[in-house]
Amino acid sequence: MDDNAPTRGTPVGRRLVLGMLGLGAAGVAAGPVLSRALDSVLSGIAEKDPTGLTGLLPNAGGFRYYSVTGPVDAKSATDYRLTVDGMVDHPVSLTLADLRSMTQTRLVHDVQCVTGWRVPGTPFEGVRLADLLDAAGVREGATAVHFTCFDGLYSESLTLEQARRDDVLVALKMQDAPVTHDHGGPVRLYVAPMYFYKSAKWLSGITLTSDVQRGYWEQYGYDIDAWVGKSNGRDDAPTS
Ligand SMILES: Nc1nc2c(c(=O)[nH]1)N[C@H]1C(S)=C(S)[C@@H](COP(=O)(O)O)O[C@H]1N2
Ligand SMILES: [Mo]
Repeated sequence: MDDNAPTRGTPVGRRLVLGMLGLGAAGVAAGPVLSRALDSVLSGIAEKDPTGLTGLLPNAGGFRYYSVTGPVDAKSATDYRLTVDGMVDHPVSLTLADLRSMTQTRLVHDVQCVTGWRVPGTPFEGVRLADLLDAAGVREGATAVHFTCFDGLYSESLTLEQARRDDVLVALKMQDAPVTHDHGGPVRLYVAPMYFYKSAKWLSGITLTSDVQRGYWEQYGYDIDAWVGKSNGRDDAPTS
């Protein structure tokens, strides 16, 4: 299939699909090879849609909806908080208004999922992660950043050097509109040069740590340094 062609979405979280396949968590725990095999199965399911569910679920412009948990409770502009803590001089809890008041950067790159689908030229806009780190004052000895999500389960990590790249955003907009709930709004991480699993949705916490802590999928074997085309055994064209 043409990677750039809009696809009918695979809305189903891996957990649900694993359940449908009768594999459960044991299937996931079996590791990266099996995970990758399951990913191909997932793509097949999305295309054939034996469940009849895919048509009911979001599929904006080639994106596929992912959540490792069930439905995630939405956060409104007033409920939302983003904490920056850990090895920083000034731990903060930021509102959406705080984030909106900071300098916004707009980037346009392809999005590439490690399961193979790619969406061309997608605008993301928000605050450079580097600016948030500077505002919090990263302490001596911090070498990595850990990200947590208000779905209560997903997590991600970057080295401090990666986190300071100017193509890494705390995104408030995607496709030139506020990030929708299904895409991880009101705020998601956007790591332009890496596979899309690094771009944690429903971002709620940024913690400076002394070592890199594996993210959710990385515990099941996905690469931590997830450069598009240079990791996960894939040779996709770079995105940034
Ligand atoms: N909180 C959270 N963030 C997440 C995920 C997830 O399941 N939960 N899935 C990741 C993966 S594998 C991909 S491909 C993208 C999907 O983003 P989308 O749902 O906006 O297409 O989100 C990433 N961030
Ligand atoms: Mo993904």
